[in-house]
Amino acid sequence: MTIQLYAFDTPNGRKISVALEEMALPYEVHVVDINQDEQFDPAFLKISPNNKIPAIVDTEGPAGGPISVFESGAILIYLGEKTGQFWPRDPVTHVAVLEWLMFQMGSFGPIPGQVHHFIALGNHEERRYGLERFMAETRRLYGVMDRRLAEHEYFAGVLSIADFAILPWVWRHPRHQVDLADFAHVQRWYQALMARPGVARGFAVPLRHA
Ligand SMILES: N[C@@H](CCC(=O)N[C@@H](CS)C(=O)NCC(=O)O)C(=O)O
Repeated sequence: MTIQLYAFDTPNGRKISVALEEMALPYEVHVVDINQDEQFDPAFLKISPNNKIPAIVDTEGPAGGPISVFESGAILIYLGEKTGQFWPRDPVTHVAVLEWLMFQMGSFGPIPGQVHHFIALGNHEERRYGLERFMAETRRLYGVMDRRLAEHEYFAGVLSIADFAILPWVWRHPRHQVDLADFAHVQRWYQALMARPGVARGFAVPLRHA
């Protein structure tokens, strides 16, 4: 019954620890330290062929036996299907969850991730173009989210896996140098989510080797 979570202390890893805590599913953590190249371990590649965290193994999959899932969006949908939680069935809300989940997977993750990459470059001349480009695009995405949250309490109206996907990337706002005070609705949403005990547990669970 216990889900095996393979993760590291990054936004993509935290999406799943937050979801597992909010869904009150029992799980065990296997730290995959991507700074130590543990994502290339042949045993890990069997469950995550793209050598990225997160991945899960559910010993009680839909066919009765174990199943592995990689890609955080697929994992969130899998857990939503499994538990029926944070995965609304009403067709209109369901579409909204998918839209905002895909928005995160395709944009609000890959783009701020590029900011993190270029900020880490020591050579200012080398990083200037990339940093300017991806910082501007990251701010544009915050604007998209701010307009959505001006009219909805959560991205799909009700709390859903889409919020769990987006939250850990907003958690990294200091790293991509965005001041949440510039995006009041994102800030309201962020503070409300971070105040949830399940979310707090999801961020507190150790995802690094002791
Ligand atoms: N689309 C993937 C992205 C996962 C991803 O980028 N994981 C990073 C850490 S946040 C990783 O494992 N990087 C290791 C590598 O690329 O070798 C998902 O959402 O699961």
